[in-house]
Amino acid sequence: MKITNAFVNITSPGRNFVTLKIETDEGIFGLGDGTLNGRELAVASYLTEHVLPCIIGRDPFQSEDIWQYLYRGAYWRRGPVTMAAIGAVDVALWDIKGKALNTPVYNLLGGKSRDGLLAYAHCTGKDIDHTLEDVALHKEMGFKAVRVQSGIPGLSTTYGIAKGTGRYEPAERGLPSEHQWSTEMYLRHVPQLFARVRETFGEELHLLHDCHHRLTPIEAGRLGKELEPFHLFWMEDPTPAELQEGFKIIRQHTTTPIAVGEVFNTIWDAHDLIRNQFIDYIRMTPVHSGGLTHLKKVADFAELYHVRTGCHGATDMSPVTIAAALHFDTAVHNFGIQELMPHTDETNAVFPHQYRFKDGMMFPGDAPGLGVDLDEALAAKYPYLRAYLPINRKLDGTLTDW
Ligand code: KDG
Ligand code: MG
Repeated sequence: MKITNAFVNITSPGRNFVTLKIETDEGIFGLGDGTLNGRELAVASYLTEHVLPCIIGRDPFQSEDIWQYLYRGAYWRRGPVTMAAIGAVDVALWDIKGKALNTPVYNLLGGKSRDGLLAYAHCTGKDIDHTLEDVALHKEMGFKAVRVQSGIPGLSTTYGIAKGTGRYEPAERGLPSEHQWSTEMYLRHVPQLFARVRETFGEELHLLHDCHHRLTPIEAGRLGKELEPFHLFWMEDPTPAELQEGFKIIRQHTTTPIAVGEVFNTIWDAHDLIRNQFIDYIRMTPVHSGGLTHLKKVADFAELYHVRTGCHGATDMSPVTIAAALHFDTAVHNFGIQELMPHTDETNAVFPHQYRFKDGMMFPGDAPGLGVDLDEALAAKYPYLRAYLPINRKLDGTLTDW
């Protein structure tokens, strides 16, 4: 089998997505996701100008060799743009292989290690009472695990909270908006939030929380310690992770489990975190981590150190990435949990897919390949619109991590 054609599709059914379609001489095609929130066109151009000409004529079954060609062969390694582009190619190749062999991708990654995948939803509200209502709603929908965020008294905006009445969507049209941040207000508020959630819903529900890279290690240690009575499933991205040894300080102060890695691109971003057992869950997901080929190696390495997976699954992961993550989750031994932030109806129509949610669990479906399609005619009706993630400033105006 040979790759005969490959092209990038950019569509915006509510938010931007960059999709790669690879076609073969046997009429089979594969899809990959190259969406990098707020930097979409950089990946599209990297693919179109620098990657796709090099893969025409290659055998799509040689996914390992093609991965090495694109990673080592570029000389310039790593980084979100490069790795999202490699991820798009790699996932499309696994899709082709599954279709050619008439089997779901999870069978190519080791087969089923479990029947269903524990999934967590986002629960948010402008204050604690509204957040409790959202938790009740998601319990009703069948979720057994929820991520809980709420507005912080005294701050006009914060991560994870919708501005209007709709669901939260981090990227916004136009230039980056500005959020406000106060670590003091946040640290005072979050333990009260979780006390109310446990008081209202009891012990059974799995509770998660995302600090979204905003604390120093010692502040994260304090928060983790104060959240211990509420038995969180995880505390996510407590501190920016460029300084991997910073997590040692968090570990010295709390037994609250730590998740990190949605912005990581290769094993080298997580190597020290994993081998020193500074974390409990690795959040890398196929699109931003160079595809299934690399992510499987990360998972196998993490398994040696009792670190489990928790693939990033926000709305900026297209249904192609969600499907790829679900096949991966199904196969790896050290699966932990899968994030599920539902796409809009428009997005689901552009990307018809086999995966399903039922009773708190997700299922990849048994269609050959990934089980996702791209309706190109419908996609063409939603042209790209520039959008950015917000930036964040402390109350005195200092720019800080969003
Ligand atoms: O593009 C940024 C989002 O994917 C991110 O803010 C979502 O932190 C996130 C999460 O845990 O889903
Ligand atoms: Mg996160």
